[in-house]
Amino acid sequence: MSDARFDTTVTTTCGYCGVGCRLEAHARGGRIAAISPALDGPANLGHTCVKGRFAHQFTRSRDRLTAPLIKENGEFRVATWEEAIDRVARELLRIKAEHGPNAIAGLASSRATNEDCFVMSRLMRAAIGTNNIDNCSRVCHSPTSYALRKAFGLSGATGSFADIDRADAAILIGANPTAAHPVAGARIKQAALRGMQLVVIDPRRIELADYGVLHLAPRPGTNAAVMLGLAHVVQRDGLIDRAFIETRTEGFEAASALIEDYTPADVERISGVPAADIERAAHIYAEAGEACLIWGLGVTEHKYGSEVVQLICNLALMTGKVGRPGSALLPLRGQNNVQGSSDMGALPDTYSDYRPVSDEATARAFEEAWGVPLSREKGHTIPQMFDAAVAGDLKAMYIFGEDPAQTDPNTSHVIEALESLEFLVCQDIFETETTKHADVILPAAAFLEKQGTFTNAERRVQLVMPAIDPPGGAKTDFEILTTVSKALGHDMGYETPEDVLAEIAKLTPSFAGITYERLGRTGLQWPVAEDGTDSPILYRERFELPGGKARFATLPYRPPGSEPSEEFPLILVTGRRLEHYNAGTMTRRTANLELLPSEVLEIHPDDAERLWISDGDLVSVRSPYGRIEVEARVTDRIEPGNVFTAFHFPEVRTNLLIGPSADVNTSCPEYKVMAVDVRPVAEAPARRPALAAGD
Ligand SMILES: Nc1nc2c(c(=O)[nH]1)N[C@H]1C(S)=C(S)[C@@H](COP(=O)(O)OP(=O)(O)OC[C@H]3O[C@@H](n4cnc5c(=O)[nH]c(N)nc54)[C@H](O)[C@@H]3O)O[C@H]1N2
Ligand SMILES: Nc1nc2c(c(=O)[nH]1)N[C@H]1C(S)=C(S)[C@@H](COP(=O)(O)OP(=O)(O)OC[C@H]3O[C@@H](n4cnc5c(=O)[nH]c(N)nc54)[C@H](O)[C@@H]3O)O[C@H]1N2
Ligand code: SF4
Ligand SMILES: [Mo]
Repeated sequence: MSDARFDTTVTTTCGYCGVGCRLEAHARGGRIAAISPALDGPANLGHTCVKGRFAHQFTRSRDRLTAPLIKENGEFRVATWEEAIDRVARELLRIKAEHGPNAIAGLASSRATNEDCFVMSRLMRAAIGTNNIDNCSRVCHSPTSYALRKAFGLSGATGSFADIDRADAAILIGANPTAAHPVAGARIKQAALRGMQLVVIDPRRIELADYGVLHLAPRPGTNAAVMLGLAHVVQRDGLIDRAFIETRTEGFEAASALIEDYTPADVERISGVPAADIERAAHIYAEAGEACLIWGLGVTEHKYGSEVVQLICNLALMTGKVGRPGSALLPLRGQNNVQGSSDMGALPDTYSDYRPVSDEATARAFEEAWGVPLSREKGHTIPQMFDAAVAGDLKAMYIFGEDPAQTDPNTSHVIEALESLEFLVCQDIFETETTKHADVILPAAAFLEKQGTFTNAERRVQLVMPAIDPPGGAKTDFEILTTVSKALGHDMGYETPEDVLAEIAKLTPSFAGITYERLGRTGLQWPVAEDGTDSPILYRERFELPGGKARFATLPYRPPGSEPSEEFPLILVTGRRLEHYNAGTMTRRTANLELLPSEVLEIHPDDAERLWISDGDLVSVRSPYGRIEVEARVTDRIEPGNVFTAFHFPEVRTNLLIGPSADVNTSCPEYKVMAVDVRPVAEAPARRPALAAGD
């Protein structure tokens, strides 16, 4: 497409959320002048949201990092690249020599490309010699990945966004796509307007609840009971697909016996969802010809998040609704490339394609490709890294495109960990809460300034192309990471990101047939066979587990890690706002800040009245871990007993309130349930409460 108003137009992929919209980025005079949707983007079909289309001014923000910074006597000073890289290499090599490779850990960025994440994991495994590498899927959908692998075999959505268009019904559980995945949210809205029966399960009355036929509002942390209740009704009323269960699954008998116990009346008692609504939702789903199950963090960021995802899989297996058009399980993966960073093996226990680091054949293949011996020992997860830092066992971290001092739970503990390190290097596009604790900051290019691939929530690998140059002395993540690796004595030998993709394809069976050329304008959904055939729908014939059968899980409901008490009588749920994105480093530097300039705490009118809180009042929110102040917003979209806020503003350090409780299988933090005390600021205790025991 050529347009006289612009010097150049490049087709690329949005760098915000996991929908993976294809964008036309128009540049003029070396700046992004406008962004419009690519009409042939398979995930967006000519649409975009307020972030993809308008939130690009951050690229030329005066706050962009444009030169390396080195901390001296507590102050950052500008340094040359040579100085900065030399410092990073010297410190990492010194720490490795003194304390061994496992005293160093790295975080890969789910905002960066597959190629960058692959290179980052190689940097840690091969150049440093440790499996201490993780990414923010840990705090996001790691429970989804764990559960899908256990139930079906592969860590990805079973179908595509296009399945929403073909479904007769859908259940949306703990996801708020009109805010967090707006283009997918609009697709769900359109489907509902066309007659798809939409059931929303969310403690808040989210926008899509207005388009559904039924809204169930469970108490936060009781999803398991609701899923077991749905399964109970499906079984009791003879709505199971017996042939599918017999030929394609294992473990139904045990699951079925447990499901017997969860009558709608019992589930109502646990979750607060009326029994009649459980009955109705189960019938809508099971009686639909085709139906999707769509979920988000309201499922995963809980103490038993990974178990609830397994129970979601159970429901699909009981009714045979998986592996065919219109019947998909769609986890709404969060960041633009959080699917990809994990697929690439930026995890402490797996190489690309989720092959264990202990697997001999895999480890040998990587050793051969990289020419160095590799550890067979699992590395630390993110929370383990911070614990090890505080304990004095972890001495250095390389944090690439993540802001844990703002976004990870239990902020006081994270800061203590970062301060305990001997050496911290951060690679970002802006200064952040985390970079404040760094010794060296390396300035990186943003997604509009580099080449590579992102993998969206439907496993679609899509091209990313530079529309403008990085500002000042900023360099691409690829260039920085490969240069650091060379300085550490491990020359990776790649000239371009395309070389990296070629190696990924060689070493990763599900990427076997992927090349930049084949990705073209519309991308390919993994697994991609050597001949280039891709996989919009998984498990048509068989599941990817030994024997080819899916596995039922037999898992009871268990209560969340935090419950209301006399001292902390309300439950805080945290989540997102449409206008801002995670740490907010980018969206707060665009006109989106005018759309939403500050944070609020949503509170039900009954609770507000009881606590003498009016709309707009500054309130204090206190948990056993910390205290924050934020403006109240009185709204009946939230249930009495619950309050809600987001975590996009460093002025409001929401995660001071969140404790260490996490998913039992994956350590994904329980961001969604925290008992708190809320009161007008005038009445709040003046001093911060003592930290809880063991903190
Ligand atoms: N605008 C914007 N978009 C984003 C992001 C952003 O920050 N801003 N972040 C991106 C990222 S990283 C991610 S992971 C995704 C997240 O996207 P979502 O998963 O949609 O995000 P959340 O808003 O955190 O949580 C979703 C819903 O879970 C509900 N919930 C909480 N507890 C429970 C529960 O116990 N049961 C049920 N059924 N529901 C519950 C909340 O009320 C909330 O409406 O969004 C991505 N897109
Ligand atoms: N209370 C609460 N806390 C939460 C959540 C919640 O629901 N509630 N959700 C959690 C979830 S799901 C997630 S995923 C995390 C997200 O937490 P983070 O991953 O920390 O947040 P992001 O803002 O996505 O990005 C991290 C950093 O990457 C930088 N960056 C962006 N693009 C690039 C690039 O191309 N290169 C480099 N080098 N850097 C780049 C940004 O400037 C930013 O500093 O937050 C978690 N925190
Ligand atoms: S829906 Fe997600 S991928 Fe699409 S434009 Fe918005 S932020 Fe970007
Ligand atoms: Mo996320």
